[in-house]
Amino acid sequence: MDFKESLHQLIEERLASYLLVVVSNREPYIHTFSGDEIECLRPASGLTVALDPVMRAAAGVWIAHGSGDADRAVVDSSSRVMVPPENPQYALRRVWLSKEEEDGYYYGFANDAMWPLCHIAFTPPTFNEADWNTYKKVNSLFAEVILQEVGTNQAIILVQDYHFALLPRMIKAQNPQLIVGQFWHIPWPNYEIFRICPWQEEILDGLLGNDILGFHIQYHCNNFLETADRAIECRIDREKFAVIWGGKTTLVRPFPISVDFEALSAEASTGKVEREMKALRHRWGLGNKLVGIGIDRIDYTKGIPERLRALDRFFEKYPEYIGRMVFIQLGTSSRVRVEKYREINERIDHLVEEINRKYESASWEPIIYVKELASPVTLAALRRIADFCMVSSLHDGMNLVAKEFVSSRIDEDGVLILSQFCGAAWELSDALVINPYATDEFAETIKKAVEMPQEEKMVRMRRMREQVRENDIYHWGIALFSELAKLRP
Ligand code: GDG
Repeated sequence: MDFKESLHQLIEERLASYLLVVVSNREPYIHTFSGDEIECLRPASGLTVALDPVMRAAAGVWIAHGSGDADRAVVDSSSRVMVPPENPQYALRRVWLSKEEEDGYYYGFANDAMWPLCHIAFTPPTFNEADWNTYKKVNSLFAEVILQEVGTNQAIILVQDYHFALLPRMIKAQNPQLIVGQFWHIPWPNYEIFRICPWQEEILDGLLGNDILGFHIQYHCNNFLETADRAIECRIDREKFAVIWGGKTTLVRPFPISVDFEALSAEASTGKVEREMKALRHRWGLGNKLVGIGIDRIDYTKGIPERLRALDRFFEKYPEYIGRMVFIQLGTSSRVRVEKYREINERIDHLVEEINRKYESASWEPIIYVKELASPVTLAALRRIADFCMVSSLHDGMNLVAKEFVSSRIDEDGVLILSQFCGAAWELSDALVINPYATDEFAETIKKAVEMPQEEKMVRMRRMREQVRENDIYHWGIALFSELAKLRP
């Protein structure tokens, strides 16, 4: 039996009498107007990509902020719509936020305070009291909607991410029967970093409303235990990996998130993807040039300038590759209302321009930078035509791009260059692991990637594929739901 079936079985046999509720800020499907038509888009976000298959299996309710301009046009009178549109399997309940609420809670506290606080990427967080108040208000707004959806049912609530640090405590206080778990998709910093947050105790109290708190890797769990130990008067049970606070226990566990390996592998060999590979080769005149790729949501934690600088150094040191190698960077912008995001976008634009100007000829430029949101087929095609893929995050909870690259390489070819600061580096030890800050070493690694003997590439890719196949997204869902199922009275 595969993981997908096992997950279905677990849900049907052990959790059948429970309503499963997932709560996240971002919705898995966004409806937008395109002229007179309504389009349904899937956003570029690791969280939604990973959880959608789990929710399809669980057939529960997903509560999220309705952010598309056509979102209201497709919901019923209780703000719900069944998704995915082509094969409805679960309910999406939309929560409506005003512009001020979205600014203060999402752009403000979540993305301009909590995100930089947790990612040790040397970007100082902005702690704005008005944003913090809006964050609290929106957390309680979601809490109300959850309690309304649950009613008198027995339910398991799976809260997603750093947008909702206060929510678990709020719902537990109202309904102590609920089983509440939270998955924190980003790193947890060490205490020295976390203690700069003026509202650290309230945040920890909120999170300790959870029965289970999950992170990607043990390292982040350890940081959390240490933070709780030093910031509040709680008790730490190091054997059980638990925090005891106000007489209640929160288990702290690693659940390394993943991708739908089988689906991505199957997609990679379809005619659609093969036609797209040809079209892309033609569009960018790739001929027999070496091709490197980077696929990111533009974010200062993803190490994109560091990657471009390493490419620059590579061409400087090894000019024989000028004209022979192309690097394609896909970068959809996000959170551009936050100044730091506008800055990183500008920095990348300048660097691309500068490096291209330095090396280009009439018929070639080293970096092709594409900013539009690409379709899943284009992404799959790109992963397949690449000789190497670069993931160079300065800090990253997991990083799904790395696992998607491996899943698409049905030919067992291609090299993954992976930052040691990604959660994924703990699992994908056959990648060429780099420190993105060490530009010279990084440049040498690019050389090693493009010159790696075929046999070695295959051995490494085969092992990485095995690793992701054995630990796919259903495996993650099973691990998480099994732990939650143990908490039933
Ligand atoms: C957070 C954590 C953790 C990218 N460009 C396009 C596109 N993408 C997709 C990728 C991938 C997803 O977006 C990005 O996932 P990541 O894992 O890299 O990063 P975050 O969004 O920062 O996610 C991260 C994740 O949560 C899950 O827990 O791994 O560490 O930071 O799936 O393929 N998708 C489409 N077009 C694009 O142009 N359709």
